[in-house]
Amino acid sequence: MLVCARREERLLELDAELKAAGAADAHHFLLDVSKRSEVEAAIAGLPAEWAEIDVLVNNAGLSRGLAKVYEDDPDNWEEMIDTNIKGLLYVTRQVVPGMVARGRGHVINMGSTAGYITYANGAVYCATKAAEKAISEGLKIDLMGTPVRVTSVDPGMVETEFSAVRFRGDEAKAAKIYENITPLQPEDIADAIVWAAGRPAHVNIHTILLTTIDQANSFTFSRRG
Ligand code: 8X3
Repeated sequence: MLVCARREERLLELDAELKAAGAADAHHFLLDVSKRSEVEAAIAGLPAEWAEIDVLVNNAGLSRGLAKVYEDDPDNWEEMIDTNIKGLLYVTRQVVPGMVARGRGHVINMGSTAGYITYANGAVYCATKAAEKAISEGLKIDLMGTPVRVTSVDPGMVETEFSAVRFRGDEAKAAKIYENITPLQPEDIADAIVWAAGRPAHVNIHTILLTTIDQANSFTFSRRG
């Protein structure tokens, strides 16, 4: 399995985890998907034995802040748009031509319930996920006539570093988000990805929209107590 991200210590841990879980081999490289020239060079420069990517999971993404558009810091927008939209596009642009040429491949994009219904103070994050939805739909159309599949996996609230990143390390604020509900776990999302990728070659799963039992949509939750 080939993985890339910005934090090498995480990648080293993941390599070991993947091998322990039975991956035939694991390789990683450092990448910030928001940097177009880095994406182009890194993917073009992959060692031959890792260059043929069959399943691309566009997982990189983040939210920054919860604020009104007319009061927000535009730096937050740049970071979200550069990673969640442009990063996904840059990587896709580099990887998908090889899939088409080889006659096999699957692009799995991480969407969100935020792409369906905009929530208060989240306009730009929600816009990036609405863009992901549109790009996934458009890419599927572009790939008609090829065997390359496109899936959007669209979770609601998942207990990850997502909220700590949104609130720039304010763990107390982040914990509030998951208070008195049972959020999805990263493994729930991984299961959905593996399931979509494991369907027979003629089956394209377009969208998997999943939430915890305690969430109905972007802003309707059942909190205990
Ligand atoms: C993550 C879902 O509702 O926390 O994309 O923004 S939400």
